[in-house]
Amino acid sequence: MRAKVVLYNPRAVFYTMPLALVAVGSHLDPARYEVVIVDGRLEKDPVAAVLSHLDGALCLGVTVLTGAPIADAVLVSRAAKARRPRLPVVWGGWHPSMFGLECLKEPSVDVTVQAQGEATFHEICDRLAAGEPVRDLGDCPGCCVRAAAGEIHQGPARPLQDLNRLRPHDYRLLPVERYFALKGKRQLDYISSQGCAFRCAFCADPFVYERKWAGLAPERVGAEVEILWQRHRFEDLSFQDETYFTYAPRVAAVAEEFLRRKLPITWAATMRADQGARLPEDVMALCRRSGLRRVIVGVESGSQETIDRIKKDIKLEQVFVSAEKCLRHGVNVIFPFIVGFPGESTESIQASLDVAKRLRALSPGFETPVFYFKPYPGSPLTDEAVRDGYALPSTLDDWSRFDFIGSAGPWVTPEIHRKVERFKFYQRIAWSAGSPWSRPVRRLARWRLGQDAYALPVEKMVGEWLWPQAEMS
Ligand code: B12
Ligand code: SF4
Repeated sequence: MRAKVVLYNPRAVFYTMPLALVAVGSHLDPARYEVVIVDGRLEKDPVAAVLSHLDGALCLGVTVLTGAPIADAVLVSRAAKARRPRLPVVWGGWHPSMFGLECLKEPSVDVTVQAQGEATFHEICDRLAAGEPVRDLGDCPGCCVRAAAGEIHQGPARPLQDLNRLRPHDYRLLPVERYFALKGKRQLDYISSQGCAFRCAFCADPFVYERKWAGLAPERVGAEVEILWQRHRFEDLSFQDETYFTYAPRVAAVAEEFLRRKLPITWAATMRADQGARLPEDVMALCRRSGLRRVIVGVESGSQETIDRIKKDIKLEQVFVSAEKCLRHGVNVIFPFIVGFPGESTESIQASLDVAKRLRALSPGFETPVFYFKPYPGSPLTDEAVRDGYALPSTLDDWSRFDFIGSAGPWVTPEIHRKVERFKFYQRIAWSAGSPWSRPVRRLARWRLGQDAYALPVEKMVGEWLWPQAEMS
């Protein structure tokens, strides 16, 4: 009989497919394991859904992002333990990768897995299936385990595996059509690489993957995507890679695979500004022909001094060279910015708003969202902030209330916050498609942006009054 492994994806915003669970679940031998994925976003009562699968299960695995998903992960893990006190509960993903030991203070968690999880989870399941008690897994590489007397064992780190040696992701573990329906489009999420070789000081990736990168061979990407297309007939492929455009020859080879297999799809991926600037025109043209519709190019700041300080390792000129290249090839771009780094000057923030305006004005297909810096764990900027007195959450409860989305850190004054929020509002309406009657409002918004004149934002107030539920900030 096959051993049942239950995997849980906590509630979160958006309907991106839970690829982490697909990854660890697919790597288990299907002849020996039955994998069940429960996604909290698809369930009316996630706890009841998980409990309904626990009878006879070998273990429960939960993927955990920092922030609100932690609260849901704790809720489900505690409910599972209450139902089956001896059921091993394994947490993996970005938060346990950075706080493997701390997460084990939560009594309902037995094991935390750090970084890439396929091989580690495989070993954990094999050892549990062989009858080994969970408390004896302390020597398993890539994880932390609470042992019998309550002391915690940390296994040695597990080296990043070559993705080509892992089993293909089995999307039959997911109700793919339900994700399409919830997304409102036949868009398949897919990942072709893990890690990142860069060192941005605000990002957790260098800490978790130690600046290592592993990617699938282009032929394998082509073959997998073709099989997935035949099965699911998706229209758009959304690469979830941290930096998809890492190696231009690989990018070109994947595009050729898509063309050779005549896949009638569009696709979107992440691109750094330096990669975009270096990308040969013919490779960009090839990508476009193979369906590239949009890239995300993190600008982060409009001030070169701030870009250098956060070790983004790009030049502002490269942002504009990439923008022009995308424009020439008809590729849309999202250029995200981050403002409110600790100690960031008003001039630096203004420079970001100015560059965002210039980029936004280049094309209706360009977007320039502005986020506030929040001290993500695992990054040097956060360590610096902590050294300077910023108190990071210390318990799982506090971490679950650490809202990354929308809120500003203590480094943003109320005046700057007001200005940035108004900028974001006018930026949004200035370029929005709208009915002819709203043309004067759009013109006024463009004038305001041009003059940096955000005082008396009557349009914003009227909008908030008319649509109090809508996000007007
Ligand atoms: C899709 C995605 C999301 C989705 C999540 C979908 C879901 N599953 O519910 C959504 C849109 C909700 C999201 C939101 C955010 N995200 Co996000 N997201 C991603 C993204 C692009 C892909 C994740 C993915 O599927 N990866 C593919 C899988 C295969 O890799 P993986 O997740 O690392 O999983 C491996 C290991 O971690 C481990 N593992 C993972 N889970 C488990 C579970 C078990 C049991 C085991 C054993 C192992 C294991 O094994 C897996 C295979 O090797 C990543 C970047 C990336 N490429 O990973 C960022 C990333 C995870 N997000 C990040 C951030 C910052 C955010 C936001 C704050 C962004 C924002 N400003 O809005 C929000 C906040 C989330 C929140 N607090 O609610 C950060 C990390 C944050 C953190 N510390 O947790 C990342 C790493 C991007 C980055 N470099 O900054 N995100
Ligand atoms: S922000 Fe992007 S490029 Fe920079 S380290 Fe993180 S994943 Fe890599």
